[in-house]
Amino acid sequence: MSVQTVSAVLSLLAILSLAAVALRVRALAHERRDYAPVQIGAYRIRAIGFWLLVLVGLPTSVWLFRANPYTVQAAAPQVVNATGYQWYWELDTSQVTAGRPVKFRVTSADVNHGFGLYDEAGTLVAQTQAMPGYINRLTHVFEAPGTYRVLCLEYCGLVHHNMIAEIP
Ligand SMILES: [Cu+2]
Repeated sequence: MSVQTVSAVLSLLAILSLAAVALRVRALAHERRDYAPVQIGAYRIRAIGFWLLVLVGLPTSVWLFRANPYTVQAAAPQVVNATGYQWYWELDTSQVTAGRPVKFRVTSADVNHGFGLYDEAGTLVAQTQAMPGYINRLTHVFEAPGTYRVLCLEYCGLVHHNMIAEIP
């Protein structure tokens, strides 16, 4: 079961519990009752809720934070400098490792180009502009190994269609 599924199920349970409490309160709202017994019951429920949070909520939070994407990203960035030219791409790294974040630093030596990253099925997975005088940063995690392609997404002249680079 993925972290997202666990989170969704826990959130749904919490929402349904709150809805049940709200409906119960609404149903009992017109009843006249002595305060003291109600207070004892409410304090018991509050204590149970507190210990549920400590014993279930705390370990669950720790477990969910173990896959924090920010710490994974900070651990080992792979950097690829990409420059667009009329009409080719220059990448200073030809191979990257799947499952680890790749930081692309994208620029252009002449005119505006579009840096489009495609998977083997031809689906666009990430993109940014390649602009002269600017370095645009794009971080992407290649989920699966394979041959990815960089295509130009902005018409930049006669041989624009030929601007294809491969990242095996
Ligand atoms: Cu182009």
